[in-house]
Amino acid sequence: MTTAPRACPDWRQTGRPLIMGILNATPDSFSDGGCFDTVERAVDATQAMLEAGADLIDVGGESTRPGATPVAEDEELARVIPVIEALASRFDCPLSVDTSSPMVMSHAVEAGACLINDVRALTRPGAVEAAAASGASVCVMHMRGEPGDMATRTDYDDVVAEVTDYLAERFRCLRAAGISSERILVDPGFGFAKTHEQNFALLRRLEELAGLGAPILVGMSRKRMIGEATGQSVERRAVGSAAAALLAAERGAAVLRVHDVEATRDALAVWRAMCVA
Ligand code: YH5
Repeated sequence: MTTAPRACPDWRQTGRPLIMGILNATPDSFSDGGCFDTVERAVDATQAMLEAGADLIDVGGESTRPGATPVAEDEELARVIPVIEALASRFDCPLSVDTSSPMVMSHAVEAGACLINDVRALTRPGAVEAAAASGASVCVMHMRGEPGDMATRTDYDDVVAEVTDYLAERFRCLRAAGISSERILVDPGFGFAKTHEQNFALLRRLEELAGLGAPILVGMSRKRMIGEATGQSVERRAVGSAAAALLAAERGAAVLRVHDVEATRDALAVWRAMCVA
């Protein structure tokens, strides 16, 4: 039996950018995915992000950092599903699942996720069908190749035009599979097969993606583009990341995917204070 997924925000009607807190369900060296410790820590981290102002939580069990090794599907399931079940039973915030696996998508929505966030834009066999059948919203992101080889695939004539064309094609494909346009978000894929200059061209020209008519999700948090702009190591990129999120919000981003929720919330609060003054 399939139950309707929990309600997602109405992405077009929120009136302000939403903050998506990043939750890694990847086990550290002391614990296995799905074990009590991993789940308890995920609950605590979620509680902290919600208190800091997160509107939704993105749960991921696969590392897609450049050069990361792929995770087996059963391992990804074992990491992610117990965490989503625990969060769904304790919190009523919307939950998102960061996955490219059709099986993980279906189980995650059953467990309480309302958004499927796929850095591979539902290109794996069966992914579009699984997402359509789940009833959840979907976020499709632009990337080229796989995390292992994407660093070399940065030859674009016009990165903004090519990313826009790719997302338009994915949008049409999802609509053709019966996913309604209100359920679709798009993401230019900062850091995925883009150079430093290309990442910042996408940020500067983010408004050009608005022509797609879909809400835009951005994920720049702590990425190398922030490290290169600020000269800071990964653990000191919160301020740079909040600045980048604010610039994206000003250019129309609907959802900001971030690690540092409080810094992002405060940056947005300053912007809002200016807007209403
Ligand atoms: C994204 O942009 N990114 S996973 C390298 C880092 C820091 C962070 C230190 N999932 C996105 O967050 N989903 C990821 O360097 C995503 N958009 C969407 N929709 C990579 C990540 C990261 C990688």
